[in-house]
Amino acid sequence: MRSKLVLHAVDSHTEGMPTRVITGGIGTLPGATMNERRLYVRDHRDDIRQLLMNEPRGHSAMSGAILQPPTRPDCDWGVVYIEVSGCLPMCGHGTIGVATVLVEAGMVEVVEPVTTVRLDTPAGLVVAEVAVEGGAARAVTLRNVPSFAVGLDRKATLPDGRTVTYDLAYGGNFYAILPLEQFGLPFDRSRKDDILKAGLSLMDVVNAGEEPVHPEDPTVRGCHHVHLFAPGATARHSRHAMVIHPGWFDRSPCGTGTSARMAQLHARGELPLHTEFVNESFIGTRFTGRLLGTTEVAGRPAVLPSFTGRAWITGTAQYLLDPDDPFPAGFVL
Ligand code: PYC
Repeated sequence: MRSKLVLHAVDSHTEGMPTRVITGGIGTLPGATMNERRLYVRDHRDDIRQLLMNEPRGHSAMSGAILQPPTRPDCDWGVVYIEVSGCLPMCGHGTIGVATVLVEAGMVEVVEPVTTVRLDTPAGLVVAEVAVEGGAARAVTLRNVPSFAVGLDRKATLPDGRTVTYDLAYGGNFYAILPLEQFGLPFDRSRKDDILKAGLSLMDVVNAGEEPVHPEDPTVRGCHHVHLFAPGATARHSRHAMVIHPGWFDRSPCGTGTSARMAQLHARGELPLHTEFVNESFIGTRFTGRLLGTTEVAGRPAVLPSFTGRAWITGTAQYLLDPDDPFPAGFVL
Protein backbone atom coordinates (compact mmCIF):
# COMPACT_ATOMS: atom_id res chain seq x y z
CA MET A 1 0.00 0.00 0.00
CA ARG A 2 1.28 3.45 -0.87
CA SER A 3 -0.11 6.65 0.60
CA LYS A 4 0.73 10.34 0.71
CA LEU A 5 -1.05 10.55 4.07
CA VAL A 6 -2.71 8.44 6.73
CA LEU A 7 -5.74 9.94 8.47
CA HIS A 8 -7.03 8.08 11.52
CA ALA A 9 -10.76 8.21 12.08
CA VAL A 10 -13.48 6.97 14.37
CA ASP A 11 -16.76 7.07 12.47
CA SER A 12 -20.03 7.59 14.31
CA HIS A 13 -23.60 8.66 13.77
CA THR A 14 -25.70 10.98 15.88
CA GLU A 15 -29.40 10.18 15.59
CA GLY A 16 -28.75 9.08 11.98
CA MET A 17 -26.29 11.76 10.90
CA PRO A 18 -22.63 10.74 10.36
CA THR A 19 -19.67 12.33 12.11
CA ARG A 20 -16.26 11.16 10.95
CA VAL A 21 -14.04 12.10 13.90
CA ILE A 22 -10.41 12.56 12.78
CA THR A 23 -8.27 11.50 15.72
CA GLY A 24 -4.83 11.65 14.09
CA GLY A 25 -2.75 12.31 11.00
CA ILE A 26 -3.28 16.07 10.64
CA GLY A 27 -1.31 17.53 13.55
CA THR A 28 -1.90 20.91 15.14
CA LEU A 29 -3.29 23.36 12.61
CA PRO A 30 -1.95 26.94 12.55
CA GLY A 31 -4.13 29.47 14.38
CA ALA A 32 -4.29 31.13 17.79
CA THR A 33 -8.03 30.41 18.14
CA MET A 34 -10.19 27.52 16.94
CA ASN A 35 -11.92 29.90 14.54
CA GLU A 36 -8.52 30.80 13.04
CA ARG A 37 -7.89 27.05 12.58
CA ARG A 38 -11.31 26.69 10.89
CA LEU A 39 -10.38 29.53 8.52
CA TYR A 40 -6.98 27.93 7.91
CA VAL A 41 -8.62 24.67 6.80
CA ARG A 42 -11.10 26.62 4.67
CA ASP A 43 -8.39 28.72 2.97
CA HIS A 44 -5.34 26.40 2.87
CA ARG A 45 -6.28 22.77 3.57
CA ASP A 46 -9.61 22.34 1.86
CA ASP A 47 -8.00 19.29 0.22
CA ILE A 48 -8.29 17.42 3.56
CA ARG A 49 -11.96 18.32 3.94
CA GLN A 50 -12.75 17.31 0.37
CA LEU A 51 -10.80 14.05 0.60
CA LEU A 52 -12.67 13.03 3.76
CA MET A 53 -16.15 14.30 2.90
CA ASN A 54 -16.58 13.78 -0.85
CA GLU A 55 -17.05 10.51 -2.70
CA PRO A 56 -15.61 7.90 -2.72
CA ARG A 57 -14.61 8.16 0.98
CA GLY A 58 -17.70 10.17 1.92
CA HIS A 59 -21.00 11.06 0.28
CA SER A 60 -23.25 14.02 -0.45
CA ALA A 61 -24.46 14.35 3.17
CA MET A 62 -21.13 13.65 4.90
CA SER A 63 -19.94 15.43 8.01
CA GLY A 64 -16.92 15.23 10.27
CA ALA A 65 -14.74 16.84 12.90
CA ILE A 66 -10.95 17.22 13.21
CA LEU A 67 -9.75 16.90 16.81
CA GLN A 68 -7.22 19.50 17.89
CA PRO A 69 -5.39 20.50 21.04
CA PRO A 70 -7.44 23.35 22.56
CA THR A 71 -6.38 26.97 22.11
CA ARG A 72 -7.93 28.00 25.42
CA PRO A 73 -6.83 26.83 28.86
CA ASP A 74 -10.35 26.02 30.08
CA CYS A 75 -10.96 23.28 27.45
CA ASP A 76 -10.07 19.59 27.11
CA TRP A 77 -10.12 19.37 23.29
CA GLY A 78 -10.56 21.60 20.28
CA VAL A 79 -12.71 20.81 17.24
CA VAL A 80 -12.70 21.98 13.62
CA TYR A 81 -15.91 20.89 11.87
CA ILE A 82 -15.79 19.71 8.26
CA GLU A 83 -18.74 18.98 6.00
CA VAL A 84 -19.66 18.62 2.37
CA SER A 85 -20.75 22.27 2.65
CA GLY A 86 -17.51 23.65 4.14
CA CYS A 87 -16.27 24.33 7.66
CA LEU A 88 -19.05 25.24 10.10
CA PRO A 89 -18.46 27.45 13.14
CA MET A 90 -20.40 24.93 15.25
CA CYS A 91 -22.18 21.63 14.67
CA GLY A 92 -24.43 20.08 17.33
CA HIS A 93 -24.73 16.53 16.02
CA GLY A 94 -20.97 16.59 15.28
CA THR A 95 -20.20 17.64 18.86
CA ILE A 96 -22.36 14.83 20.25
CA GLY A 97 -20.38 12.46 18.00
CA VAL A 98 -17.06 13.94 19.18
CA ALA A 99 -17.99 13.69 22.88
CA THR A 100 -19.12 10.06 22.41
CA VAL A 101 -15.87 9.15 20.63
CA LEU A 102 -13.71 10.92 23.24
CA VAL A 103 -15.38 8.93 26.02
CA GLU A 104 -15.59 5.53 24.32
CA ALA A 105 -12.02 5.74 22.93
CA GLY A 106 -10.72 6.76 26.37
CA MET A 107 -9.42 10.10 25.09
CA VAL A 108 -10.71 11.90 28.20
CA GLU A 109 -10.78 10.78 31.79
CA VAL A 110 -14.08 8.90 32.01
CA VAL A 111 -16.17 9.46 35.12
CA GLU A 112 -19.48 7.68 35.70
CA PRO A 113 -22.33 8.53 35.72
CA VAL A 114 -21.44 11.84 33.99
CA THR A 115 -18.23 12.83 32.19
CA THR A 116 -17.89 16.54 31.46
CA VAL A 117 -15.91 17.47 28.34
CA ARG A 118 -15.17 21.13 27.61
CA LEU A 119 -14.77 21.79 23.90
CA ASP A 120 -13.06 24.71 22.19
CA THR A 121 -15.14 25.20 19.01
CA PRO A 122 -14.83 27.94 16.36
CA ALA A 123 -18.09 29.45 17.69
CA GLY A 124 -16.95 29.41 21.34
CA LEU A 125 -17.01 27.18 24.41
CA VAL A 126 -19.39 24.20 24.25
CA VAL A 127 -19.74 21.95 27.30
CA ALA A 128 -20.72 18.30 26.81
CA GLU A 129 -22.14 16.29 29.71
CA VAL A 130 -21.87 12.64 28.67
CA ALA A 131 -24.07 10.14 30.52
CA VAL A 132 -21.80 7.07 30.88
CA GLU A 133 -22.82 3.55 31.95
CA GLY A 134 -20.28 0.72 32.05
CA GLY A 135 -17.93 2.74 29.83
CA ALA A 136 -20.63 3.33 27.19
CA ALA A 137 -21.74 6.86 26.30
CA ARG A 138 -25.54 6.65 26.54
CA ALA A 139 -26.50 10.27 25.81
CA VAL A 140 -24.83 13.66 25.48
CA THR A 141 -26.22 16.97 26.68
CA LEU A 142 -24.57 20.04 25.17
CA ARG A 143 -24.55 23.56 26.53
CA ASN A 144 -24.32 25.42 23.27
CA VAL A 145 -23.13 28.92 22.41
CA PRO A 146 -25.44 31.92 23.05
CA SER A 147 -28.20 31.92 20.46
CA PHE A 148 -30.50 34.71 19.31
CA ALA A 149 -33.27 35.73 16.95
CA VAL A 150 -32.04 38.05 14.20
CA GLY A 151 -35.42 38.98 12.75
CA LEU A 152 -39.03 37.83 12.87
CA ASP A 153 -41.60 37.89 10.06
CA ARG A 154 -39.16 38.76 7.31
CA LYS A 155 -40.47 38.61 3.74
CA ALA A 156 -38.71 36.98 0.79
CA THR A 157 -39.92 36.93 -2.79
CA LEU A 158 -38.73 33.77 -4.55
CA PRO A 159 -37.84 33.41 -8.25
CA ASP A 160 -41.26 31.76 -8.89
CA GLY A 161 -42.98 34.94 -7.63
CA ARG A 162 -44.13 33.38 -4.34
CA THR A 163 -43.59 35.54 -1.23
CA VAL A 164 -42.85 33.69 2.01
CA THR A 165 -42.52 34.93 5.59
CA TYR A 166 -39.66 33.55 7.68
CA ASP A 167 -37.80 34.11 10.95
CA LEU A 168 -34.01 34.28 11.05
CA ALA A 169 -32.09 33.02 14.09
CA TYR A 170 -28.56 32.04 15.12
CA GLY A 171 -27.68 28.91 17.11
CA GLY A 172 -24.05 28.40 16.06
CA ASN A 173 -25.07 28.85 12.38
CA PHE A 174 -27.77 31.07 10.88
CA TYR A 175 -31.19 29.52 10.17
CA ALA A 176 -34.17 30.70 8.16
CA ILE A 177 -37.19 29.17 9.91
CA LEU A 178 -40.68 28.84 8.44
CA PRO A 179 -43.58 26.41 8.01
CA LEU A 180 -43.13 24.01 5.07
CA GLU A 181 -46.77 24.59 4.12
CA GLN A 182 -45.87 28.08 2.85
CA PHE A 183 -44.40 26.23 -0.14
CA GLY A 184 -47.58 24.19 -0.61
CA LEU A 185 -45.64 20.97 0.03
CA PRO A 186 -46.49 18.02 2.31
CA PHE A 187 -44.08 16.82 5.02
CA ASP A 188 -43.36 13.66 3.08
CA ARG A 189 -39.99 12.13 2.22
CA SER A 190 -41.30 11.13 -1.22
CA ARG A 191 -41.36 14.88 -1.98
CA LYS A 192 -37.78 15.45 -0.77
CA ASP A 193 -36.52 16.81 -4.08
CA ASP A 194 -39.23 19.50 -4.15
CA ILE A 195 -38.61 20.32 -0.46
CA LEU A 196 -34.87 20.64 -1.11
CA LYS A 197 -35.44 22.90 -4.09
CA ALA A 198 -37.82 25.12 -2.09
CA GLY A 199 -35.37 25.50 0.82
CA LEU A 200 -32.42 26.26 -1.47
CA SER A 201 -34.38 28.91 -3.37
CA LEU A 202 -35.15 30.73 -0.10
CA MET A 203 -31.49 30.39 1.01
CA ASP A 204 -30.35 32.16 -2.18
CA VAL A 205 -32.80 35.02 -1.68
CA VAL A 206 -31.83 35.48 2.00
CA ASN A 207 -28.10 35.64 1.15
CA ALA A 208 -28.59 37.88 -1.88
CA GLY A 209 -30.62 40.33 0.23
CA GLU A 210 -29.47 40.92 3.78
CA GLU A 211 -26.81 38.26 4.35
CA PRO A 212 -26.70 37.62 8.11
CA VAL A 213 -23.38 38.37 9.86
CA HIS A 214 -22.56 37.50 13.46
CA PRO A 215 -22.30 40.80 15.38
CA GLU A 216 -19.15 39.68 17.23
CA ASP A 217 -17.42 37.78 14.41
CA PRO A 218 -17.77 38.88 10.78
CA THR A 219 -16.20 35.58 9.60
CA VAL A 220 -19.41 33.85 10.72
CA ARG A 221 -21.87 34.86 8.03
CA GLY A 222 -24.45 33.62 5.58
CA CYS A 223 -27.57 31.51 5.86
CA HIS A 224 -26.77 27.95 4.74
CA HIS A 225 -29.58 26.19 6.59
CA VAL A 226 -33.35 26.41 6.08
CA HIS A 227 -35.55 24.88 8.78
CA LEU A 228 -38.93 23.89 7.32
CA PHE A 229 -41.25 22.83 10.11
CA ALA A 230 -44.12 20.39 9.59
CA PRO A 231 -47.85 21.02 10.03
CA GLY A 232 -48.84 20.54 13.66
CA ALA A 233 -45.45 21.71 15.00
CA THR A 234 -45.76 23.41 18.39
CA ALA A 235 -43.36 25.18 20.75
CA ARG A 236 -43.07 21.91 22.73
CA HIS A 237 -42.74 19.34 19.93
CA SER A 238 -41.75 20.14 16.37
CA ARG A 239 -40.92 18.03 13.31
CA HIS A 240 -38.92 19.52 10.48
CA ALA A 241 -36.88 19.03 7.32
CA MET A 242 -33.53 20.83 7.48
CA VAL A 243 -32.28 21.89 4.06
CA ILE A 244 -28.51 22.53 3.98
CA HIS A 245 -26.21 24.09 1.37
CA PRO A 246 -25.35 22.94 -1.27
CA GLY A 247 -28.30 20.50 -1.32
CA TRP A 248 -28.86 17.87 1.38
CA PHE A 249 -30.94 17.22 4.51
CA ASP A 250 -29.68 16.87 8.02
CA ARG A 251 -30.48 13.33 9.13
CA SER A 252 -30.22 14.34 12.80
CA PRO A 253 -32.51 16.91 14.44
CA CYS A 254 -29.66 19.44 14.00
CA GLY A 255 -28.21 20.80 17.23
CA THR A 256 -27.42 24.32 16.10
CA GLY A 257 -30.82 24.33 14.34
CA THR A 258 -32.55 23.21 17.55
CA SER A 259 -30.76 26.05 19.39
CA ALA A 260 -31.79 28.61 16.76
CA ARG A 261 -35.38 27.29 16.81
CA MET A 262 -35.55 27.62 20.61
CA ALA A 263 -34.15 31.17 20.37
CA GLN A 264 -36.79 31.99 17.75
CA LEU A 265 -39.63 30.48 19.84
CA HIS A 266 -38.38 32.34 22.91
CA ALA A 267 -38.26 35.64 20.97
CA ARG A 268 -41.87 34.96 19.95
CA GLY A 269 -42.83 34.49 23.61
CA GLU A 270 -43.73 30.82 22.97
CA LEU A 271 -40.91 28.97 24.77
CA PRO A 272 -40.16 29.97 28.37
CA LEU A 273 -36.86 29.10 30.05
CA HIS A 274 -36.43 25.59 31.54
CA THR A 275 -39.20 24.12 29.37
CA GLU A 276 -38.73 20.93 27.36
CA PHE A 277 -38.71 21.24 23.57
CA VAL A 278 -38.60 18.06 21.46
CA ASN A 279 -37.20 18.59 17.98
CA GLU A 280 -37.68 15.78 15.46
CA SER A 281 -35.67 15.27 12.26
CA PHE A 282 -36.88 14.37 8.77
CA ILE A 283 -36.14 10.69 9.59
CA GLY A 284 -37.97 10.87 12.94
CA THR A 285 -35.01 11.00 15.35
CA ARG A 286 -35.11 13.43 18.28
CA PHE A 287 -33.14 15.92 20.33
CA THR A 288 -34.66 17.23 23.54
CA GLY A 289 -33.78 20.84 24.24
CA ARG A 290 -34.34 23.49 26.85
CA LEU A 291 -33.22 27.06 27.47
CA LEU A 292 -31.06 27.45 30.56
CA GLY A 293 -30.98 31.25 30.81
CA THR A 294 -30.71 34.55 29.03
CA THR A 295 -27.71 36.66 28.08
CA GLU A 296 -26.70 39.28 25.51
CA VAL A 297 -24.67 39.07 22.30
CA ALA A 298 -23.33 42.47 21.22
CA GLY A 299 -26.16 44.13 23.15
CA ARG A 300 -28.97 42.01 21.70
CA PRO A 301 -31.08 39.62 23.78
CA ALA A 302 -29.89 36.02 23.55
CA VAL A 303 -30.56 32.67 25.21
CA LEU A 304 -28.37 29.84 26.53
CA PRO A 305 -29.56 26.65 24.82
CA SER A 306 -28.97 23.08 25.82
CA PHE A 307 -30.03 19.86 24.06
CA THR A 308 -29.60 16.12 24.47
CA GLY A 309 -29.04 13.43 21.83
CA ARG A 310 -27.28 10.12 21.32
CA ALA A 311 -24.44 8.89 19.10
CA TRP A 312 -23.07 5.48 18.22
CA ILE A 313 -19.64 4.47 16.91
CA THR A 314 -19.90 2.78 13.50
CA GLY A 315 -16.28 2.01 12.70
CA THR A 316 -12.64 2.92 12.78
CA ALA A 317 -10.53 3.57 9.71
CA GLN A 318 -7.29 4.87 8.29
CA TYR A 319 -8.02 6.93 5.19
CA LEU A 320 -5.24 6.87 2.60
CA LEU A 321 -4.37 8.80 -0.54
CA ASP A 322 -2.55 6.74 -3.14
CA PRO A 323 -0.14 9.06 -5.06
CA ASP A 324 -1.78 7.84 -8.30
CA ASP A 325 -5.39 8.35 -7.16
CA PRO A 326 -7.02 10.40 -9.96
CA PHE A 327 -9.42 11.99 -7.42
CA PRO A 328 -7.25 13.38 -4.60
CA ALA A 329 -10.08 15.72 -3.59
CA GLY A 330 -12.75 13.11 -4.23
CA PHE A 331 -15.71 14.23 -6.29
CA VAL A 332 -19.32 15.34 -5.99
CA LEU A 333 -21.93 13.85 -8.31
O1 PYC B 1 -26.31 19.41 14.32
O2 PYC B 1 -25.74 21.53 14.31
C1 PYC B 1 -25.95 20.46 13.74
C2 PYC B 1 -25.76 20.37 12.29
C3 PYC B 1 -25.38 21.36 11.44
C4 PYC B 1 -25.35 20.82 10.17
C5 PYC B 1 -25.69 19.50 10.27
N1 PYC B 1 -25.94 19.26 11.58
